[in-house]
Amino acid sequence: MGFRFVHMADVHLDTPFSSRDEGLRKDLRDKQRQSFENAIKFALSENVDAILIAGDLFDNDMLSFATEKFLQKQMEILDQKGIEVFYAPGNHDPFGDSYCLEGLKWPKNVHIFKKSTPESYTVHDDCGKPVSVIVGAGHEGSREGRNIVSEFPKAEGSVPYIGLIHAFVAGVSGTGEYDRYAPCSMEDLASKDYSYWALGHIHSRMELNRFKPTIVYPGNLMGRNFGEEGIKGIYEVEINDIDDIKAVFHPIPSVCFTTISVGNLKEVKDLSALESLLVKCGDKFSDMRSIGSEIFLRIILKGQCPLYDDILNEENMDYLTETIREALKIKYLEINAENITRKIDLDEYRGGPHILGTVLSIIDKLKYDDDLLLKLSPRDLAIGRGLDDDEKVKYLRSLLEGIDSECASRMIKGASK
Ligand SMILES: [Mn+2]
Repeated sequence: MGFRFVHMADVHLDTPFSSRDEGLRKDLRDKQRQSFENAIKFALSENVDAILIAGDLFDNDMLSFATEKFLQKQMEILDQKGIEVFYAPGNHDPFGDSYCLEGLKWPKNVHIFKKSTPESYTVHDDCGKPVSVIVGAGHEGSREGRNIVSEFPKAEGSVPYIGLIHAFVAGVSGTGEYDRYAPCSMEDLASKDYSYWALGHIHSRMELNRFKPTIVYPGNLMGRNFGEEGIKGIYEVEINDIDDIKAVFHPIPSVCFTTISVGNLKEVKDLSALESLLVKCGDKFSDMRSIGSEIFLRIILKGQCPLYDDILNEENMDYLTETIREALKIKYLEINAENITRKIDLDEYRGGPHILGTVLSIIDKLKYDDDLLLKLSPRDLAIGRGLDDDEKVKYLRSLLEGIDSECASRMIKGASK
């Protein structure tokens, strides 16, 4: 049967969630433990041989007593079922002097890669035949700057090799905002002749290479904010031979953060009509609900809206938010109305002999002229450095959405509702 395992990363147990109120903080931390437990249950039900954890199992060295006990218990359950655990610490849970799980008595199935020097474990099947070599390395400090992957040994012989590490793979699109800890390149990973690279660090799910080697970031196990949206989970991997690898993503019930933009507000006549329109958003996350996840939803209202003043009334907004949250049967809802503007016919002002006319013509040009957009772009962007021009253009265009109505709304004195 070869070697079958679950690959997960970035569980971030005991994230402080400090921007939330106390009740939600506790709920979210409970949910993090539950999602880890759900992943363990999946591994048990599939009767895999091992679990590979590619770093950031917990968020910081202030781990709660409850979480310590919880982790120990989960590992014991796995031990009783003969499931091995290979865990390579990352930058949030480095195995340094202050490693907070140092004092825990782990069961014998838990193998922690305590050093940044790679170590190898050969895994055997029930007949004693080697089925895989797992090579892993952990972070020893919270700012590992060296290329650890380059120190991994090359695969030898006919047994499939699996690399386990928390690392930043440079030159891959979509990773620009992450810290470059334990940086390496795709070439470094490919040069080792491994069958599978079990990576951690990037919180979005990414299959960097499908085959020879298969290189996967499973993403974090549970979204923690609106920067970590969508369905989260783990990879189930089966390796039967050096080049016979099946890697499949499985969603794990947890918390799903999701944002929905609603822009068709021009004809919304009153708040009841707005309420009905927004309740329909429920259709858009039925996939997340169907896996058993709790939904944290953000609705962004944008564009022109005749209810501009009604919506900016805080009491109205609080009431609307609560009724919609109840109707959708979700844990958390926020409605962001920062991007709505009064209802204005922009065409009346386009090409006019005034500043608004000029502003509108520049904005219209920016909608298709990439060079002009890049020329006007500030040197430093909030989403970080290292973006290529296409990514910059995409980001800048997202910032410009609805800006024409907003400018008009601000520049026309006493603009009507
Ligand atoms: Mn992480």
